[in-house]
Amino acid sequence: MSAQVHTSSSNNVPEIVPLAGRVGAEVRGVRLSADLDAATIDEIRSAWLRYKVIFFRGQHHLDDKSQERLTALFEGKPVAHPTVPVVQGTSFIHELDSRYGGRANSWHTDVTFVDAYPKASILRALVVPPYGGDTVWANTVAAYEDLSPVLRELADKLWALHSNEYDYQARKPQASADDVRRYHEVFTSTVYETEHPVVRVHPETGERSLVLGHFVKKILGVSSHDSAHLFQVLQEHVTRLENTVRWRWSVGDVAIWDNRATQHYAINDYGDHHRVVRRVTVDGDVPVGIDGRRSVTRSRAPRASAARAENAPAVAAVATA
Ligand SMILES: O=C(O)CCC(=O)C(=O)O
Ligand SMILES: [Fe+2]
Repeated sequence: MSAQVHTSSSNNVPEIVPLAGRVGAEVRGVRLSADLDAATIDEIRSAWLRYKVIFFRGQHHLDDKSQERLTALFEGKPVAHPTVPVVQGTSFIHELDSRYGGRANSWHTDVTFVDAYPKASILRALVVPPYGGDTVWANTVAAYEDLSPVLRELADKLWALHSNEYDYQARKPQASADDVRRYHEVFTSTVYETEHPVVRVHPETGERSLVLGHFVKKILGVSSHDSAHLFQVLQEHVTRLENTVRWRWSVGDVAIWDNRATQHYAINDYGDHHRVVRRVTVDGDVPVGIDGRRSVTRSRAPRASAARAENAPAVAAVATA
């Protein structure tokens, strides 16, 4: 990506300031709202597609409602989290509060356990710790392009099973008993299992990207042992530092990422300090692999029957039409 900077000549043209070599740019001179003029919306959308995550400082005028309306900028509908209840009084807002286990410190793309996972996530900082609590994004298109031709050829053929049920305690050894209970009761109240191609073709840019992250339960068609190794080889290409950008939050900042072309990780380095962010997501489309095959949700089951499904998968698996 060339580090081209568009400077503003008139009041309405945003200034786009790249923040790292492969991903991330700050957009200056914009007061975010659903009522922006068409030219400004165009600039924002193309910066979003090009830089994969864009940042806006000091958007103190936003509240939950106006944040929800920002989804209109991305020609999509807001969509609530499939299992976690929205913030009271809102229709779509998902909150991460550090006091209640809201610490997303593992690499992921949002909601990949469903087929048509969100195309955009819009995140607003409400409470920021005095130090730490940065978020890091990685470019999954650059990660794909970085693979050697032989690995790319392999990745092109692979599919992976994504689920919202994973070994939470193994991933978060420091989690409190309360966090673990909440994870099981709320996050996995419905257990989803979805197959995605490991390489998807971006519906707007045509770019190929790696679809991995912490919801991957297994690379299909290989043993669990090989799956773990293959996942690690490919995932490490996503999270190489050269492939990332890190954002130091202030209250009122907004980050908007292309959820089809990134993974992110919220660094958990602020101890008992308080941190709150609120997110709204824009509905996406079902991923398409390079051979034209589309992702498919294999199972969507209430937790109790999902547990039984382990013993009788053919009976309990609920196909979603
Ligand atoms: O807390 C953060 O900075 C990011 C949380 C997250 O993973 C998300 O909002 O999707
Ligand atoms: Fe996330």
